[in-house]
Amino acid sequence: MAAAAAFSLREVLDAFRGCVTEQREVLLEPYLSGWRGLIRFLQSLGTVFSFISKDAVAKVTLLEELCHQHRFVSVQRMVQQELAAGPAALRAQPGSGCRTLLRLHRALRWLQLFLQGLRSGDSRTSVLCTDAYNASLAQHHPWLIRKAATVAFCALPSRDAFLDIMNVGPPEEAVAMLGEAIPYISDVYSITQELFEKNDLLDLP
Ligand code: 1PW
Repeated sequence: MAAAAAFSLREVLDAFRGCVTEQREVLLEPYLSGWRGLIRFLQSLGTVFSFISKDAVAKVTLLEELCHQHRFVSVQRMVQQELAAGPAALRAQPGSGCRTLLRLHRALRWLQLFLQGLRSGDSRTSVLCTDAYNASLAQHHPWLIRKAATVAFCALPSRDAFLDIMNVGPPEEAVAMLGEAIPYISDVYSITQELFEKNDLLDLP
């Protein structure tokens, strides 16, 4: 019975796999559903991660509402629609889809680096997670958040426990699944990065 609510890396993989269309557009529905899966995972890591998962929940919820309200189907369409009133108007909008997605996008890079580290076989999960964070999100966070994040990472379970929480079978299978999932996540990341770069949106306040 508990299995219905349990996290499985499989659902995250399926969601990110379904994100990119033939035209290389990133579909928001599977993107956000992939994030919902990741959030369940974060929540299963315990209360030290709750400040991290709360922020992710707030951002995913806001984007879901915007998608519903404005019928944004893809990240490309959202950028196009929000930019229609001009870059200055978008920059002045604190609750825009673009600035909200940019935060999740940066966090996705963290996830990608962390999963790559896990796959590499290094058993020091806290170190892997901290390195991934320092190479990605940390530069966008103020000191207090960096400190709190680093403290939370110390509470990460061991590599074996981690692979177990992924819920895809024995460790070898979990590692194989990571190998399968990482290219999809990387692809979504690169397309979004290129789009934001082209539209000069990588530093939206
Ligand atoms: C173990 C694998 C974890 C992967 C999931 C990554 C979730 C990333 C969420 C990080 C959030 C840290 C705490 C909140 C920080 C916000 O200030 C910050 N949000 C993000 C996502 O960077 C910036 O958001 P803001 O204040 O500009 O709305």
